[in-house]
Amino acid sequence: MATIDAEPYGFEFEPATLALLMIDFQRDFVYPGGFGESLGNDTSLLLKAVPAAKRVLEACRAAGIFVIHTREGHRSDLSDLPPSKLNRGSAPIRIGEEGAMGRLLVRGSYGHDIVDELAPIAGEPVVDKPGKGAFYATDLDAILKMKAIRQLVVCGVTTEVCVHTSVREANDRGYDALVLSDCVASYFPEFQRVALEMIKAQGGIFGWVSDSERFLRALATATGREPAGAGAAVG
Ligand code: C5J
Repeated sequence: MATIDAEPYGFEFEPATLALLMIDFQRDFVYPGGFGESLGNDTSLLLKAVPAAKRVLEACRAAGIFVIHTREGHRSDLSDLPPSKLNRGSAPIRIGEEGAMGRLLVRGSYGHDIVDELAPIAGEPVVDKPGKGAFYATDLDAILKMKAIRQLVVCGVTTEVCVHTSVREANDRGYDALVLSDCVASYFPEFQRVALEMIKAQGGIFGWVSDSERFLRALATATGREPAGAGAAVG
């Protein structure tokens, strides 16, 4: 058993039963011209999480940690898009309409897919979800159970929406979830801060919070490997 320095207390884990969950690192959220910007958001705030998430992703791959990705989006006929979600707000373009990266949040469009830096590789399932939570109307739970996964390390966007919803769902299903603060991002700095506080409050009401550096150090100790990026820091 290895321990990651985390709040509210150390996160004990076994590499074999740990998975990395990469939530919604889609162009539609992270780049201008997509769904996120259509809601009036500054997407550059989300891009900040990509470099640390990439280091974590690469270290997990090297350590043989199971990796799974999610994407929020809908069928091309929008038959899985509730009117409540479609009609909410006053965005100039809506889900399913043509944007700068194709139809917003529609599966198969360029904007719906994951950014190149974090693109899934063979053996990493991609779970397409119609909602904010990664477990709602998906086979994520079945896949994790098939792999005997009990604990999740979580990276993704946005912290207070899809990351929070998914971590809460994971907690209710009996998974331990550790969120890496520099690998998640929000369009709202205040929401980022408070969302992380909420996860670890009350003795870890639905999870733990750490960061990429502390996670990479613990993973290196657990697997007997150099911490990712250690070579780059030397000389
Ligand atoms: C949002 C998400 N924010 N992936 N989706 O609508 O957090």
